[in-house]
Amino acid sequence: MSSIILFPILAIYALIGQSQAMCSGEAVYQVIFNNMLTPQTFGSKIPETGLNFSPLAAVSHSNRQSFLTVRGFASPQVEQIAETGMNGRFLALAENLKGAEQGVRDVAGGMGAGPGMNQTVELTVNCENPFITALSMIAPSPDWIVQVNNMNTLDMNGEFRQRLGGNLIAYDAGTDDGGDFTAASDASFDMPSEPQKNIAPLFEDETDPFDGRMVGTYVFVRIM
Ligand SMILES: [Ca+2]
Ligand SMILES: [Ca+2]
Repeated sequence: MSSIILFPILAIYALIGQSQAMCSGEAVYQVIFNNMLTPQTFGSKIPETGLNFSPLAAVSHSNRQSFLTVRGFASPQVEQIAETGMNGRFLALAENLKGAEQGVRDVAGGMGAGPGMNQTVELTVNCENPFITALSMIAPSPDWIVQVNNMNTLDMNGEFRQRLGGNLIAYDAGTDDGGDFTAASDASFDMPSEPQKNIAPLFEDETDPFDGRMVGTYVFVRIM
């Protein structure tokens, strides 16, 4: 790797290390995903009843752990969420890592969110584990998700931010080549991607029914 590329990467790591060094204590966040996949917004591009966000899988963690990487392969835990909306494998892995103190501080599962609705989980972060990763399936869909990964709750001064937020777009988890809104329970519609593809924004696929538009929003609100 050339030094031109290496230098900014090292600088970013140095900054993260610096803000963690100045940090003290812990904080609690509400992690809110708002589902905008209503027929009012997307019309006949989506089923007339709208689309759901499956129960969130959310984790606070250190930079030693990464649960989801865009341009990387979905783990079996992420694949289960993307294909079925069930987050049991993801939450079990995260709980195991938490119990073993392997770079996980907190784990939370959500209740799911219908079209136009929110779902909220609470996550504790601390100085060693200031990153939040959270994801949910767009359901029904072949393997489409909304996600935030490795979001740093610390600012440059080592203070926990009061609020973070942004837009959610659809990502293709790269495990199923289907393009229709078919129920996850009917595996006969599955078209497994062989070989597995990288997780990527769905707008890179010309058949994206959302036309690259935002499908929701996320907000982290510090409550303690
Ligand atoms: Ca599928
Ligand atoms: Ca796919």
